[in-house]
Amino acid sequence: MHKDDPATTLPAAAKASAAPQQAMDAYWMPFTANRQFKQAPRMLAKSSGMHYWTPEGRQILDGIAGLWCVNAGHARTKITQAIAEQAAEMDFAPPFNMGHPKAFELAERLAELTPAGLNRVFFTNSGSESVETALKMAIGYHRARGEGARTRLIGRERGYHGVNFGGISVGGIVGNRKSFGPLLPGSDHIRHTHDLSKNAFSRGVPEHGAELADDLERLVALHDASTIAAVIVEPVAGSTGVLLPPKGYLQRLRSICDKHGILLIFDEVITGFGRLGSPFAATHFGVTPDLMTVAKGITNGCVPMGAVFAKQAIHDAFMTGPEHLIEFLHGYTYSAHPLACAAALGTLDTYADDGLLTRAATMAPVFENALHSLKGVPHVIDIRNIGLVGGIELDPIPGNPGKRAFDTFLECWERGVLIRTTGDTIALSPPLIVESSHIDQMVSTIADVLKKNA
Ligand code: PXG
Ligand code: PLP
Repeated sequence: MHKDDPATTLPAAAKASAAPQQAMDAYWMPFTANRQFKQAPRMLAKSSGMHYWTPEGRQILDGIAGLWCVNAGHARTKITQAIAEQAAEMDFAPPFNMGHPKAFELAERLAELTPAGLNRVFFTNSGSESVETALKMAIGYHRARGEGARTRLIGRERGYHGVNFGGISVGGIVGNRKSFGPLLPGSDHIRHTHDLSKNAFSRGVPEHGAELADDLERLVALHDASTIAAVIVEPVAGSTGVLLPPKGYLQRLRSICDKHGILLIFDEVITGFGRLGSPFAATHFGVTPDLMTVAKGITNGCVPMGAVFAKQAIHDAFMTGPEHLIEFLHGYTYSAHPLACAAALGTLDTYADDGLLTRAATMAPVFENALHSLKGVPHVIDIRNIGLVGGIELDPIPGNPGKRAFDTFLECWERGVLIRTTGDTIALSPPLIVESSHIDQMVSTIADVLKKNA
């Protein structure tokens, strides 16, 4: 058990006072079944280590690191202190034509962690903003080099790249796409790699499907490479159900991009900061993209922040023209916010202190064995795992997709375990401080619920 975990050291955390009766109409909740929630609210009031507590003091094991972000576990002292000290010292500094020391320090620290060559850092406030930033960088880069016709952006079916217009245009989630009009002109998609008929119950990356990267050649033949700016993929897709890249797939995508002068963007919002057992998926798979987007784990989820890592050549292509003019017309009021920078520096220290950027590699075999023990449990049709990410796919209730998984989520919550579901897939992504006893509790709770409802 982790030293900061109040289950062993801080029983007082369970004494959170019960919430007063609270009107709930005004808050329009994000990505939530609002009406269902407000009938039976699931409220969180405290967190520490591997756990949350409800306002009534019920302890909940966090099986999903908050929302794939609290990689070092909750309420880590170095991070919370850094935020408090920074808030007292300087609340805000304008990021346009002004700077503050922690922003520069953080960028240097991050550039040491990223794969070689990705040594320029642009700050945002979320994964969605990182994606928009990277897409604009890609188009701007080609234009700066005299290839202004390269404006097309290619994503992948079942990709998730946040909720803004660029991200849902390259993203491949039907529900996010159908409601909001024609989206960005010129975006297109390669096929997804999920194939249960060939790869069900694979341990780690699946054997079959590297050739699906060749689908990019189809789009090059259709549109011509001279019109394509970039391809964006998640090395491991999280949001749409934990989809792993087939063996050799990312290498093949890289070489097709190189052949045609297309930039490769890895969206590492979920895979960044140790989730797979290496600092980044790019490190893990040995494939270096041209641009990389991160968020979530950059501050351990404590203060909103995202970033784009760019190859120096991309950055340098913008650095032309009169020196008093802005080179890249982009940025957010809260880019490199002092509280976020302080939180991120505290987070990097915590990751280093506890060896967390590689700990998932140590825990992966334990996690893998526990997950795959669910094979044969009623309704489990696939189990997928890499590092400390797990996906358990259930057969849908006929005519009611997503219901079986959502009901499982509700019952696990009642039994004190927070899991995440997307469609009929259960996703697990515990804080990287997880111990085998926590893994056993998650897996046995899921098994009990599925067996009970068989
Ligand atoms: N790209 C990827 C690959 C993501 O996973 C985003 C961009 C957007 O990040 P922001 O910070 O704007 O939310 C994400 C976010 C889930 C889930 O249920 C996943 C995300 C967000 C919310 C829920 O799996 N990923
Ligand atoms: N809308 C208006 C009217 C603004 O003035 C600004 C920023 O100044 C924005 C949107 C963008 O806000 P942010 O920089 O926080 O993304």
